[in-house]
Amino acid sequence: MTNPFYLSTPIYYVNDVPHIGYAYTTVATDALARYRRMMGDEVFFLTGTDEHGQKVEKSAALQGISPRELADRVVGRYQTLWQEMTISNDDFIRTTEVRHKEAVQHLWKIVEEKGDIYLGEYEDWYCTPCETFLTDHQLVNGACPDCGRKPERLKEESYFFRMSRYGDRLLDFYEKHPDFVQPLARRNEIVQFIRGGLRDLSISRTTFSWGIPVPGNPKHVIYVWFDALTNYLSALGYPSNRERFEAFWPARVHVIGKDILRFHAVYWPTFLMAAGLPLPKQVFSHGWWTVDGEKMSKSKGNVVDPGAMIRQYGADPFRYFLLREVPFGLDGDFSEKALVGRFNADLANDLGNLFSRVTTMLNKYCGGKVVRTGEGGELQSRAEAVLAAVDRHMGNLAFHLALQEIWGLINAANRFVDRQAPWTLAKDPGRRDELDAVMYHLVETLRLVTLLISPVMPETAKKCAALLGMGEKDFRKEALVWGKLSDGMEIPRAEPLFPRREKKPVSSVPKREVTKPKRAQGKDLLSIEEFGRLDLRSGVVREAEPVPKSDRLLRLKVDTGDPEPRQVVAGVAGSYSPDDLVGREVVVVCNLKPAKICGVESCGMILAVEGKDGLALVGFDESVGPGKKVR
Ligand code: ME8
Repeated sequence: MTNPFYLSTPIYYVNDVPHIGYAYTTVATDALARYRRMMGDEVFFLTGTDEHGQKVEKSAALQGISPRELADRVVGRYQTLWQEMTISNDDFIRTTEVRHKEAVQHLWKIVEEKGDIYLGEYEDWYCTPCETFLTDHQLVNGACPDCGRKPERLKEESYFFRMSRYGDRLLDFYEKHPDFVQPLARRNEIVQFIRGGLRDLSISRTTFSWGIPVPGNPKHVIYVWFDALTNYLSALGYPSNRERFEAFWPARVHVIGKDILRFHAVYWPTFLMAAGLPLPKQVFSHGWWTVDGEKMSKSKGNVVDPGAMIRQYGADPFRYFLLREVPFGLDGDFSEKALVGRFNADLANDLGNLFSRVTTMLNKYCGGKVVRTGEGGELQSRAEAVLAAVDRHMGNLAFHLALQEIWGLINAANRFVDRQAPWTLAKDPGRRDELDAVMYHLVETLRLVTLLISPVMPETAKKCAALLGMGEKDFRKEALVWGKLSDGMEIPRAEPLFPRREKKPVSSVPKREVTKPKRAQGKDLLSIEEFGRLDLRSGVVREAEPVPKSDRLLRLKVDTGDPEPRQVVAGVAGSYSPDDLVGREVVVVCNLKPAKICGVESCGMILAVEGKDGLALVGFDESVGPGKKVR
């Protein structure tokens, strides 16, 4: 196999339902998998569920069902969510599967034959929610340092793994592989921990039975972390499918959360050393999400349900937000307001607007046809720099930086439109070549943007690709160079990429002072003649774009039945994206005195009311077309 690239998420416990934390790890790993596939690697992307252990057994007992039933129920929820989030995993491993049980027992036997497993007696503190034994000096005020709960005292016969043997070898490995744990700060923590001395590790339990039996002594079940970590081998067909195993192992990267780093960066490598197997190339631990500044917890009722976010905003915007908002590796705070902010600014305004204005202009001024022109120009050099930077950042799992680069290109293209003003070039037949070149550079940028966003926003990329006449086969490394757009290609006008949805979450809308309208009396009353002076008409929005340096204003071109569309500046950007508005029927006051708003001339006013969550445009019960008198 030429370029194998094996990557994994943790396997998720089935005593909890999927939340944003799990979605985060999985989306990040998916984006990397998709990028590597596009770059031509042979990707094997694994996710799955961790179904054994006391925690699951207790949870099931509380619900009055068997652990197996609980697992089956929750696994279904994970699998559905991953489908909804367009996760492209190549396999889904469940630790209750036979293939996994065989691999775990095999690994156990090998380590035992090596003399690294012995029977002893264990007495210590045990934190059941974390499935971790704790020594006296690890406790913080008598509680578990990770979850803060009181541990139980446990004394039992137990098998031990001679982890103490591997401290020096592990330190040596860390020395030779400085990139093994990422980010660097976390690597240093782990190295300190190993330097403090490794103790032998208890790796079996007799106090419950929901697990894989120890070979030759079924009174014991195998410790859930020895069981769970082995999923990375069992999914490859270890030990029976040698060919497949050798093709993909060692894993290129295990993506995990920071709370489970020690298991992956200390336990797992020592198990593998004992079994004589190569170690994974990298363990990348990401940070944790809080919600509106607070730790997520069921009792606080602030657990973010990824399913609800997708239904509200779509999978791609949610994926984009998770990877753009916070540097991968650091902690971050989730708020729906921030998600809406990114949706409106980055997706609707920057990306969506670029697609609609470029394809609209191509159709309006060039009959929808691209004319291939010479190389060079500012967009080409910008795009080439961005391609290289994105590759570097994806190599470091710096998704936020990769996305920043891509948006740098999108914004450069939007500015290029403003500066080159194709509408002016189109008026002068002598400047046709210039117009063609500008449009070629813009559409070529759209093509590259489509490829570059595809790992993070696969569905959006698919839509854009269809528009640009591209198929699945075009998502490959060879296409990631400037100038692959064919001459004479016909491209239709883009439908809005991010159509209308709920504007702002109720929770984030600042309370407005609503002044009750007063009933007019006497001389304040309007005569029918006076009302008749108002030129109120139906209009259809043909173009919409933000007014530079204003968060509130949009510049609209509205067809009100006159020969030329009318330019109107409307203060609706907080509630509507330009894409939301194009094609929409509105009520326009046409005989308002023209005025300059933020330096832009406005010839009319669009009617709107203060809605539940922002402004709501006044419209019609049925489609009426432009230029009808409103009476
Ligand atoms: O630990 N923010 O499973 P798990 C970010 N079964 N990530 C979060 C998070 C949050 N608020 N909450 C949880 C296990 N996670 C084991 C793994 S692997 C061989 C066995 C992340 O279901 C967490 O950091 O408790 C971890 O990476 C993942 O969700 C699974 O957690």
